[in-house]
Amino acid sequence: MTSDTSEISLRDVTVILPTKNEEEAIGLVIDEILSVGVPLSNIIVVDGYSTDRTREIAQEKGVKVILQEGKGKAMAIATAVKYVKTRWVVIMDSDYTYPAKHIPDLLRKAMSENLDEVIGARLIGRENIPAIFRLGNWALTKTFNLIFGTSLRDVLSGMYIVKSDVLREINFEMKGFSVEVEIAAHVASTSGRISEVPIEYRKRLGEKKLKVYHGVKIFVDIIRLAWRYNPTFLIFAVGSLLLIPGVVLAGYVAAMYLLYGIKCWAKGLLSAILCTTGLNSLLLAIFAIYLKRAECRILQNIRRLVERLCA
Ligand SMILES: Nc1nc2c(ncn2[C@@H]2O[C@H](COP(=O)(O)OP(=O)(O)OP(=O)(O)O)[C@@H](O)[C@H]2O)c(=O)[nH]1
Ligand SMILES: [Mg+2]
Repeated sequence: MTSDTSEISLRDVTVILPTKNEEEAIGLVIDEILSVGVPLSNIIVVDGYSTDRTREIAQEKGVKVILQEGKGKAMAIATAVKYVKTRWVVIMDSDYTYPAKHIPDLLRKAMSENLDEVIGARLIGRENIPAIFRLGNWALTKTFNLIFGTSLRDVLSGMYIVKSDVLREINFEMKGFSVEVEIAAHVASTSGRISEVPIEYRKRLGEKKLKVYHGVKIFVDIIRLAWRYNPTFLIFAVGSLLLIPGVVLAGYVAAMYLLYGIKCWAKGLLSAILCTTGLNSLLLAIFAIYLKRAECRILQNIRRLVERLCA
């Protein structure tokens, strides 16, 4: 990807910067965003009641600084969206980890492929993500892909571009750091127009707010989102868990017969029922994913058709 901005206009982009005690980084982040050509009036710092000089520094730079409603990163974004007047919104962490040079890359990809969301996948400088978070990101992204039929590499990235109309459709029900999965789940399930561009990730300045336990909350929220957007998959996925006791019981029955010649009819019947139900559920869960993918593709084509007819 290049940072050539000739065929795109950064006037169409608002950059939302959620902040919570980011005095070390916020000034540098704003300077970098301005240096790539985003107008000063298109930068919104949405602060979560920082107790350091974050708001002061941002105000000195001349950008719009607002205090968020409620608590957490998700509510910060929900607050800032109300101030957006441009067609596109870039959301990025204010901790200097995400280089602003990728803003044009995100916009170019979104515009050229008519996407609703483009995520900056942290593929360069991955050593700057602590190992435990790298593992967590990988596991959560795989879970997300499985449920929503996507093939993303970094669903939890803190830098992405979204169409502002689409961002306004979000309920912001998933609090805090789950906001990224809620936006991606919505886009994947409604239009399917979601993709990524590889970006660089730098070492963080200041104190990290995301803790390991947040990973568990994000996992639970992915399951909640699955219930909202793909309940059939979730029901059958849970049903497929019957395979586990079914196989264990079948092993026990087989061992009793082979080792001692004892025939456990009742247990054998029960294990057969558990295995058959579990296997059926597993197949139906896989089928539900494929149905979801087909639904996304159909919706995508309908939207394209409507756009063409309206053009
Ligand atoms: N407004 C607001 N911003 C927050 C809140 N919590 C975190 N942030 C900001 O949201 C961004 C993401 O938080 P980080 O601590 O960087 O968490 P992360 O990006 O998931 O993790 P790393 O970047 O790997 O450290 C940062 O810019 C934080 O300052 C909050 O409650 N309110
Ligand atoms: Mg961060």
